[in-house]
Amino acid sequence: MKIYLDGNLVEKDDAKVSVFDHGLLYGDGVFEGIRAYNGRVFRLSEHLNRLYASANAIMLEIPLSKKDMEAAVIETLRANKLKDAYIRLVVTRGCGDLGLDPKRCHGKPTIFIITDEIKLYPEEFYTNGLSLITASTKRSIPESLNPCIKSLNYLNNIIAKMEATRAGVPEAIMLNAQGYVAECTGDNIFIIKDKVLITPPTWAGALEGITSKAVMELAREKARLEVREDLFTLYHVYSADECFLTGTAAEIIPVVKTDGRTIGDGKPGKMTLRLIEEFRELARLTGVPIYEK
Ligand code: PXG
Repeated sequence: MKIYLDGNLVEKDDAKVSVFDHGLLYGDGVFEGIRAYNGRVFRLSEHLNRLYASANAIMLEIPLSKKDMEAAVIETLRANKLKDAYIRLVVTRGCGDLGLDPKRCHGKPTIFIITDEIKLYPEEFYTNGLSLITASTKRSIPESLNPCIKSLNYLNNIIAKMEATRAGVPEAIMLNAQGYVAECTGDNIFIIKDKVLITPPTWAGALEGITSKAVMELAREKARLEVREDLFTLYHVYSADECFLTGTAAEIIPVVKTDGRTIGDGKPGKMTLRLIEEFRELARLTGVPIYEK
């Protein structure tokens, strides 16, 4: 397996970063999780826009243009002869002396790109739906580390994820500091009530999901659903007709139970299943081609 590391393609065993890298020492950096389907990278420019926006928010200047970064992603996929892949793109503050101050770094961010096979969730999650719990850990407030920044600091989400797995479920709902539903640990959340699709606005403490945006477009254009970005509480999840999660890794996953309450009739909802079909079609047919040109 070839890894892109600071401009070179190196073997997996040689893809090493220093213990003085501030990405490792302080979680000082940003990342993206991207997927390729059927020889095409899904929404690559949206992922790169989010990466550069996150980097800008933490005042990290990425030493590659978006165009060169796009070429690096394609080059890595080609080197590994992949058509379907999970792509992890990471930019850290780079190596430096000990101490928080990024000025202690030597001005050369570390960039690496891993392209690997995709390990999908078991198919039964998609056909039978997931159970969730609500984490007691709140999503970090936008006034501190804004959840819109996809930084290497994922401990807020990891702690909530551990609450889920300790409770025997794969995901947890995270509330914001005001008690409204924000998102899950690695996915955005949607509910459907009376043919209206609702997801929390990103200012309520959610990442601006690429999958979420695609799903809202499909819901409007293909499923003719009214789509709203609005605040809601756990009561609205418990009493929804349907509920599902979206994320690059998860795609669209139906939710059938939350905190012991059955949602709808306890089976993946009709609209959710329709959106899963539409999304799979969109992902298969659109995106930046890896092998053409
Ligand atoms: N919220 C959070 C906190 C996330 O980390 C999403 C929502 C969904 O966003 P996208 O753009 O992917 O639709 C994410 C993204 C992983 C993994 O390895 C996690 C994500 C993406 C890719 C891989 O668990 N989370």
